[in-house]
Amino acid sequence: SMSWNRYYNLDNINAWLEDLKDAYPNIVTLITGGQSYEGRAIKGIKLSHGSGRRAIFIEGGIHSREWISPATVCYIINELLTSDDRETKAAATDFDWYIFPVVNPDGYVWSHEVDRMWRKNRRPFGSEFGVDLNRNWNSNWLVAGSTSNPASNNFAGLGPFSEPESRSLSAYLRTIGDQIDLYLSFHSHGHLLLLPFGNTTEPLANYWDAINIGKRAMGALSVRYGTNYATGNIAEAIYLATGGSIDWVKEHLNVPLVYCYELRDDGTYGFLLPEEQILPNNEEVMDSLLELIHQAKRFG
Ligand code: 0X9
Ligand code: ZN
Repeated sequence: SMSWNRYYNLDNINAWLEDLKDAYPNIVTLITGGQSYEGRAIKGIKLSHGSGRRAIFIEGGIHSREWISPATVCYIINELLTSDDRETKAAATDFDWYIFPVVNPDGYVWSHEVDRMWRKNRRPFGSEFGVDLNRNWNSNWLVAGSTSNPASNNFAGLGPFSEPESRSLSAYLRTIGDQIDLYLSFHSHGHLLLLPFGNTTEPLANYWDAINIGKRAMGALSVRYGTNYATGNIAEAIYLATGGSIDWVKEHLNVPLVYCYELRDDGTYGFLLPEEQILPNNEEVMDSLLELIHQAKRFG
């Protein structure tokens, strides 16, 4: 089992997912979102208490140095399987859950073994390495906040879905897209809840519903430890950035509620969030997730 006072590497996380399948064989199925550039499986877990349910999809670790993201996603899995809380149990049983803690496994291994601040995948381009997998999705690709320079941390790749990680995960998503009521992407850092789109501050799609629901959820997040998250679309709350996963999910799968969390902290420690903060971060996010689910039920 996992404790919530340390960060785990890719092997630890994948072994834990296997353990869960053995411990909860009637609920847990192991799923794969394809393979990385270096050939690692993108491992995930499906939790289901029966057929015909609407779905919630969660993706973590698309930026490898944001270690609190996989830690949060693993905590959510653990809560859904083990919590005695009535609301959490209802959330677990009322939806099918598709959860991928580390969708950039090559980068995550690199950030643990070689360069703690590694963000991208590990495809080589001459002497440079890596595509920003949150610029490579086929939604306004290379339009803003991205570059065609492989040396940049915002390198969008040679074309939309040029990378196996984003291409195969999107292919998986297409197979279940019409079931999904809520899609979450976990990043750090900044205390933000972001919604599409990253190319414009225009209130597109169901902007006002998404904003109001997001603000309610961030109210729930703040109760336990007083952490204040701002809610806004990507372009208004952080910066212009296109080719990200949530924009593609919103544009191509029409999922009603789609958010990107920028988790702890506010910049004091940045990506190097101290291990003492893992548990409080995870708890407050779980509080907000239950509020999001409560609201998502209106759309199902
Ligand atoms: O730049 C990013 O990809 C995200 N910030 S981070 O510091 N974690 O790198 C913001 C992502 C906004 N979402 C989309 N552009 N879809
Ligand atoms: Zn990120």
